[in-house]
Amino acid sequence: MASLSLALVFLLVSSSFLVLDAQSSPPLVKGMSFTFYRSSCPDLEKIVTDYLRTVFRKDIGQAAALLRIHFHDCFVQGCDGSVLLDGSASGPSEKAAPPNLTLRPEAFVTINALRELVQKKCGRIVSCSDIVALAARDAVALSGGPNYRVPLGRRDGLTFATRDVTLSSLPGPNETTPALIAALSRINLNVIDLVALSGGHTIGISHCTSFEDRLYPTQDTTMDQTFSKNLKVTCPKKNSSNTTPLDIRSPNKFDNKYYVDLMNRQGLFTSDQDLYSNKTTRPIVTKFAINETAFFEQFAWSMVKMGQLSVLTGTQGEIRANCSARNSARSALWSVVDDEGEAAAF
Ligand code: HEM
Ligand SMILES: *[C@@H]1O[C@H](CO)[C@@H](O)[C@H](O)[C@H]1NC(C)=O
Ligand SMILES: *[C@@H]1O[C@H](CO)[C@@H](O)[C@H](O)[C@H]1NC(C)=O
Ligand SMILES: *[C@@H]1O[C@H](CO)[C@@H](O)[C@H](O)[C@H]1NC(C)=O
Ligand SMILES: *[C@@H]1O[C@H](CO)[C@@H](O)[C@H](O)[C@H]1NC(C)=O
Ligand SMILES: *[C@@H]1O[C@H](CO)[C@@H](O)[C@H](O)[C@H]1NC(C)=O
Ligand SMILES: CC(=O)N[C@H]1CO[C@H](CO)[C@@H](O)[C@@H]1O
Repeated sequence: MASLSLALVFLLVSSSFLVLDAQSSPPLVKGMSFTFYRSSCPDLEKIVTDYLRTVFRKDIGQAAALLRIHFHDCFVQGCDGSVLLDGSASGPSEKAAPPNLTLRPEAFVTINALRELVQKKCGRIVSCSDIVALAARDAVALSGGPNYRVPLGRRDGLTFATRDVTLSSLPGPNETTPALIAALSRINLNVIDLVALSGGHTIGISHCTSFEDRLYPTQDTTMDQTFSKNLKVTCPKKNSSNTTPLDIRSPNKFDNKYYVDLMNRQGLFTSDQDLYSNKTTRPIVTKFAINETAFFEQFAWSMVKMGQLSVLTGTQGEIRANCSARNSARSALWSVVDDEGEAAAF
């Protein structure tokens, strides 16, 4: 009986969603193109992929870190490389905001190394935000996930996002499905995008502090007992600095096991587990858990959408020489916002 109703749900789900063929992609934003650097930097993608292959061979964790940087970049004031900017120690940049504290420093070093390699070969032609988008794609593909074409032509932003903008643009791990749906719909991402993009949690790690509220003072009853018992060993009390994998079944492999975790109540965050608890998103989780191809196609599609959020193109912004700093840091950032009207699009 159970398998019959499961099959029925699956049938309903698969017939009601768009079937993607491998060649199709979401619409490209004006100024973006798959062949943007074809003549100005023809080896770009090979340079990035070859370098990352060597990086991941030493530390596969960097794949997760690079994927997450692209997500943060795009959700906070658009994919404009602003997440890469170093603030002054007291500065109000994205990096200084609390969620920044768990972005891995090594991954920023990797982006700057790619910046140099690409610049040596092609000059200052390729934006840091494009390098981040390509690095995220390679992080996915080289970890076993789908390979997909990345629209290029982003320009780098001139402004930081403030701490408050950063906090309000990134959903928290304690949020439930309705709040997540609402947050993504504000940037034109739909329910299917939400479930597919959350599948990014098939690789990487989390600090205890991101989910300790589900363990202490009382245990979240939606969590599998054995799973929570083991998490309490890793995180023996509140505010532990330890970490644990996001996907217990295959922590370093980009696959559909994240959705299998959710079906077994082994999602780490409320924002993960509620995608299965909630009836609106549950059929999509089930579909991806059963059919990895369906997940991969949708993930690629949704990443191309996410990768074009409020991008700067044409003559907007600049091409940074150093991904960590604006080309001209002479004028105060905040006067730039006022003088040039370059404050980004949200
Ligand atoms: C839907 C809302 C999302 C929430 C609430 C969320 C929240 C989080 C949190 C709290 C962490 C752990 C941080 C830590 O404690 O170290 C994390 C890690 C991660 N997230 Fe998300 N995330 C979301 C969406 C995404 C998306 C869309 C992607 C990419 C497509 C993504 C990719 C990752 C990756 C790869 C990691 C692991 C990073 C590492 O190992 O360094 N997340 N996320
Ligand atoms: C999530 O956590 C933040 C920070 O601790 C808190 O302000 C917010 O109210 C929480 N949201 C929910 C839905 O519990
Ligand atoms: C599930 O999500 C939908 C869509 O946001 C919402 O309307 C509904 O109230 C949620 N269900 C529960 C039980 O929270
Ligand atoms: C949590 O631990 C960090 C050091 O790991 C410390 O700086 C911070 O004050 C602690 N926070 C609380 C609420 O105990
Ligand atoms: C899995 O999904 C793919 C892509 O949507 C689809 O072509 C295929 O028929 C599905 N497989 C099954 C067994 O339903
Ligand atoms: C890039 O900018 C950062 C932040 O201003 C600075 O610390 C670093 O030294 C710069 N790197 C190079 C190679 O100039
Ligand atoms: C201001 C600040 O704390 N910035 C940090 C943000 O995170 C990156 C990577 O972890 C650090 O390199 C920055 O120093």
